[in-house]
Amino acid sequence: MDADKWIRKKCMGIFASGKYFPVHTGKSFYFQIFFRIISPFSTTSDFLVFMSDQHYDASSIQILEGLEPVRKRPGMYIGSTDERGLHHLIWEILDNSIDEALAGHATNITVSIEEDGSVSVMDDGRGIPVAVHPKTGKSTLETVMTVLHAGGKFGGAESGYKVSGGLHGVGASVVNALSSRLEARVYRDGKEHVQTYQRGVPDGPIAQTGISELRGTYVRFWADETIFSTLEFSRETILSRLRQQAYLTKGITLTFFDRRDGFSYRFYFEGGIRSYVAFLNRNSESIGEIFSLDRLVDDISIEVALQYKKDEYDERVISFVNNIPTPEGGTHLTGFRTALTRAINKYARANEILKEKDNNLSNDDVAEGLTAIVSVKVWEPQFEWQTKSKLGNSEVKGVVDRVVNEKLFEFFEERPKTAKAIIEKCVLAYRARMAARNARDTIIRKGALEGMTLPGKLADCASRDPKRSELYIVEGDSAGGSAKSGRDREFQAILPLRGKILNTEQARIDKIFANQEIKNLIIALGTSIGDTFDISRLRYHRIIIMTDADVDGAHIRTLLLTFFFRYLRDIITGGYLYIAQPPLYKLAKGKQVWYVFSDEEKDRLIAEHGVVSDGIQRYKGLGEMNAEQLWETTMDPSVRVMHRVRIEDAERANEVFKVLMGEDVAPRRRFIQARAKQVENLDL
Ligand code: 1YM
Repeated sequence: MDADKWIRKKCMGIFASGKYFPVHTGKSFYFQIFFRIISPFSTTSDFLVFMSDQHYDASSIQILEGLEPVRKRPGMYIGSTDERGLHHLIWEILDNSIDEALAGHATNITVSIEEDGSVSVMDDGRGIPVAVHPKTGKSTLETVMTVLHAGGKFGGAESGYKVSGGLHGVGASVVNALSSRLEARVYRDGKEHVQTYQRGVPDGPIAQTGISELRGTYVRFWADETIFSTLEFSRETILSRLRQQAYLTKGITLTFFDRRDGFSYRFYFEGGIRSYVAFLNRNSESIGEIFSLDRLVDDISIEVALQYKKDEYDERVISFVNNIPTPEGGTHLTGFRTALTRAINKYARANEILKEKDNNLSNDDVAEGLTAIVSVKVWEPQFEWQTKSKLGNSEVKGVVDRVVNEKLFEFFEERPKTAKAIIEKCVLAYRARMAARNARDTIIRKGALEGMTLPGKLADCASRDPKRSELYIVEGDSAGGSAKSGRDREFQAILPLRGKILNTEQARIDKIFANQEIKNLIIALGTSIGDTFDISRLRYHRIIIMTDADVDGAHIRTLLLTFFFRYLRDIITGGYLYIAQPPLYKLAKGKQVWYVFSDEEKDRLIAEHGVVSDGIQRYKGLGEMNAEQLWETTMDPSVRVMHRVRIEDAERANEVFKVLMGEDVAPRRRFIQARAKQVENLDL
């Protein structure tokens, strides 16, 4: 069977199963024809303006020229060409399907990693229009796939809110430009239409390839290996995105297939973002039931769901605009926070939980232990950053504030017990904040004295230029000793840690500031912490965690990562945090010595050079290396191996830290049991 037939059969098989794509008959068929005639060409002036300066007898060369900027500077369109950029290709195509679902035309979307590593996305919407524009001679499908920014320009009144193409709003043509191959199939008007492309250039005109009663769009792409540094799609990343989108679009079914091993998963949440909050709080004891609202005011759709956790303090508020995550927040989030704080203060005063003499609770006080989803949909979102991560529309703030304030106050009035428990938690947060401020002031006052107050255990470097300076955080005094003698004291500072630092996932903030090891670390870093955190005062631009290659070392590393993630996250996002990789083995034969960082490398060297067993030394701890060896293997910038710590998915990281380091044992046990088979190195 040739590839084309094979793909079609596969695609048809899934389309035809009926489970995912109900066959449309009678009325809806006419409905589709109706759309084809009036939409988008006759209704959307945008389209005409946009198209008028295009040459529609355009040759492939012109298409190539149109998409050339994308191939030349992919980063400008998809952010990067690493794993993150690669996944961005899926989000672009998926967003078009989600748009179609938001417009009420699609209910089933399927994303598959195919056997050959390519990715396909299907929906059961109207299908991208295929009609030829009288002026252009090109099909709309071809335009969408080959003209930059074409995708977002077609929004007729009937099409609903536009997702506007994910992070960079660029659409399908960018995916096409960055794919060595792309195949688009449209099921529309009882027919199947196909067009294929290579690096954005059509192989030929759109072809009608068969009769089909199905509806929808299928896009499969092969990411270009000359553009991306990796072509490996991550199942976890895709699943997490699909789950999120399924929560945000009540009632749609998102199905995932990994055809490399037959894995599949389906998401459908009747409760929408209520289900999302329930999911986020699934490992926690919560206060009362979930509050939620779903309102349409002045053409702005507002959905909010929230619930407080009982004995936890971390805040998780996730916001979206037209289903796009807005990690920097914006006017919708400001409106939400203002309303939440106001409703709580109002209720607390009305019911004398807050007395006259008490201060009002602040936004920070009401944030502890809060899990919330804020999802708005607006017709013309304006973003403040190029990355589309912060909403700027000023009208949204007031509307969200009004609606949330009113509904939340009602919710409290109907549930006095829940309201009281929430407010008592907020008051506690207020008191703890005051206590912590006192403890923190002590640190800051000390910090103000500069050099003198640097912890005695810190062996600082000579350089005062943060860009050049490195801080090694080292496990134990003995390894600390070797590191101190082995380092280049010009730019390398050493801070030995005694034993295990406090688990900051479980301790309250005032305890954390009282802890000596943590105080030392904060003072050495120079940034302070909390409200007074200032990244510009960071004294070292490479902070390197150096622990033993054993279970204790991993534990200490995790404790440190927890602290950085929870309290000094900007150090991670700024790219300043690293993990050193000391060698696992030293191999010796005669006068030759190799330091080896993995088991595979060890086996290869043993086989290649015939190293015998007494020439193999396994390093269990840094302390087993002398100063010179430590420099040669782990600290010398010209040979050392380090891993930069990055946050790929903050929500998932949050979850993992909570499970691994939090108070609840049961989720941790489940986590460990589920991964028991993956353990490779276990010290007994
Ligand atoms: C697997 C990817 O692209 N689905 C999709 C895209 C479109 C439509 C339906 C659609 C939109 C409209 C009218 C409209 C797009 N159409 C266009 C354009 N899935 C996927 N499903 N009819 C169909 O917005 O009015 C761009 S995207 F511009 F051609 F209308």
